[in-house]
Amino acid sequence: MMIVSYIGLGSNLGDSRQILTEAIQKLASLGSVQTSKLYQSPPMGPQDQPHYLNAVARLETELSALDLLDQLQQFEQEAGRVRLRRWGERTLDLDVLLYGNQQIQNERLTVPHVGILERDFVVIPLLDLDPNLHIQGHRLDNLALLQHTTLTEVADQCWANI
Ligand code: ROI
Repeated sequence: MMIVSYIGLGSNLGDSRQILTEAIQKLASLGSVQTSKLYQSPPMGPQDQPHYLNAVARLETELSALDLLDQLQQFEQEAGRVRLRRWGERTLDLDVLLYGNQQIQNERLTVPHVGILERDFVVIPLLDLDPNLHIQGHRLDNLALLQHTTLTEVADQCWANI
């Protein structure tokens, strides 16, 4: 069955723009992909690390949630994923934000992603892809965090050439 999933992308080590572009190309092998705009975002966590590039992809896929997670983890490894510390810098982070309207809770996966409603670098790109999105009864476009965002737009929705 075709499911619409939303994947969060983040990078603040290496050539982040190239790393995210390659990640989008790989996601496109899993189904039909659309991308949000590309954003620069100050680090959440320790401040002595580079700014992040963040985006969200909308993926229509036949993969189960766990098969999707396996693929994302493989793509992270292929990008030479380095994670230096908890809440610290990383080469590539791919998170399952939403998987249809399903709630999933197991050792490997929590969906909707923890903190999804508190992170502007997730909410704003999600709104690029679906301005009417609701999560856990909240209209995303009504969230208070949208009033004082720290995101900077660095490219339009064509940034990954998709
Ligand atoms: N901060 C920002 N701005 N963007 C991220 O993608 C990101 N990812 C993380 C932590 C370390 C929480 N901080 C982040 O995993």
